[in-house]
Formats: sequence, C-alpha cells, structure tokens
Amino acid sequence: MVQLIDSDIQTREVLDWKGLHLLHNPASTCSKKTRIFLNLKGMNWESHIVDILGGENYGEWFLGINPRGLVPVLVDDGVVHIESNDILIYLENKFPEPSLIPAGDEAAVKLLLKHEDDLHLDLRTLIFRFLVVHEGPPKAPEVLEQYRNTGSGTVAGKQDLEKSVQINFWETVARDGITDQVARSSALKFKDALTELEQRLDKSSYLLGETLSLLDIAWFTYTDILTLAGYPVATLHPRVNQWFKKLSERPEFAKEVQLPEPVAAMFAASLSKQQETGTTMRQVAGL
Ligand SMILES: N[C@@H](CCC(=O)N[C@@H](CS)C(=O)NCC(=O)O)C(=O)O
Repeated sequence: MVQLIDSDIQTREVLDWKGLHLLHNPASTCSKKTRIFLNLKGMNWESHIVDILGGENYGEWFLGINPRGLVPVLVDDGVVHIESNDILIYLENKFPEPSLIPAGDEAAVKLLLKHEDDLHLDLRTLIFRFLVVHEGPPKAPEVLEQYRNTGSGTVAGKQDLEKSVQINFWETVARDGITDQVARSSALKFKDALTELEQRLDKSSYLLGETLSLLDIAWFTYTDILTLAGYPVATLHPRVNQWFKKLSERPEFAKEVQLPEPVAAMFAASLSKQQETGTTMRQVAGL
C-alpha cells in the first residue's frame, strides 16, 4: 500500500482536503481504472484534472503531492495515496460493497495486479510508439531536469527510486527513439499476458470467476488502449474481445474510456500514417 507520510508532501493544502479527491487525467489508463472503480461503487468524489500532456505533473504543485509525478492520486480526508492498484485495494477495504475482490482471492488479486503494473512501461512504450505524436523527444531535457529536482523525492519517508526509473525511460526514448525491436518486445509481452487472460476466460465469465473484480477493471483499461494502438485483440484473443465488449456496454466503463477530442484526433493521425507506411503495431511486431 503506497500511502504518503507528512514529510513526503510539500503541497500542504491537500492535508486539509475533506472527502475523496482524485487527481487524474481523462486519457490516462491508470486514472481510468480508478474512475471505473468509483463509478461501480457509486461514490461521490471531487475531480482534479492534471494536464499530463502539458507537463502539469512536473510542476511544483503536483510534485508536492505525488513525488513520483504520476496520476492518479487519491486524497482521502487529507491522506494521500498513490499507485492506481494500491488506491483500488485501499478503497475496496474501506468500501467493501459491492465486493470487487472474490472472497479468499485477496492475495491472488495483489499478485495479478502487480503483474499488470509491471507491464506499465511496456504499455507506455506502445502508446508513445503507436498513438502519441511528438516532434523530438516526448520530454525535453530541461523538463526532465525540473522533474528530477522538484518535490520531496521521498515516498513513505524513504528516498524513492521510481522517479529515476521514469527519467531513465524518457531519456532512453529521447536517445534511441522507440525502435521496432523495443516495440515488438513490449507487444509480445502483452501477447503472453492476453493469452493468459484468454485461458482464464475459457473457464469463467470474468477474470477471477463469475463476478466482476478489480482485475477485470485493470485489464479492461489496458485492453482498451492496446486495441486503440492497433493490437489485434479480436483476432488473437477472441474471448478477451468478447469480455471487453461486454464490459464496454456498461456505462460505468463506457464513459471513462471516451477520449477527449484532441487526443482522439492525435491518435487517428498517428494510426493513419502507420497505415500508409506499413508500420502498424501488427506489422512491426509480427502479430
Ligand atoms: N504504477 C503507476 C503508473 C502511473 C502512471 O504511469 N501514470 C501515467 C498516466 S497512465 C502518468 O502519470 N504519466 C505522466 C508522465 O509520465 O508524464 C500507477 O499504477 O498509478
């Protein structure tokens, strides 16, 4: 559970916030998870949109709340929680109805969510290779320098290593771009993961049995963006595709994956260029 402590937090105003506040972005995969969860629980919460494409997450205000500079962040009565999956588990424990972790599956859910989270940089690799259009490096060196030097740099009172992982990701992309080989490797990790989901869905209607769980929410958001990026879910994993379509019909899910118009236009431009040049994810990764 990643709950921040007082000395991690430099933006002190959040300590006085009452009720549930979510700092998030409409197009962020991890933010979508938390919003779907809150919809399913029917909870009231206050929305704070963070402009991650505009770099607001690297400003002093946001890094003073989450030293990792990532969304989503939950502030519950002045207590700050980061990491989307930890936020889901925290909220599930606090608001257990309707239940989103099948009885007895608590440890399995944590492990399976960790596996999903471990693939996050691979997901970002595919998003920045196949969907996001950028001139030059996605994060300029001076922006990364500001990121490096702002905020407490601690999580739960300890020097946090995650920021260096993030900076290393962006510096590698700036230096090498996202090569076909790197994109292929990330896409193939998802092929393995979705093959595993396909096997689960052979035995049951949802990923952990006959009822919806946190795992369905998490993989729904990944499946959505992978499909948008050109991963052929319908042909390679037909049961995953059916499960995804079934969830997409539910308003709690559907409304959270609608893209803001400028983002949808950027994605469309990127995909149409790949069609013209024969560089879609399917072609690059040999899927
Ligand atoms: N493991 C984190 C990942 C969070 C994350 O990478 N969030 C992305 C959006 S999905 C973000 O804030 N990106 C902004 C950036 O890297 O500049 C979680 O699950 O919350």
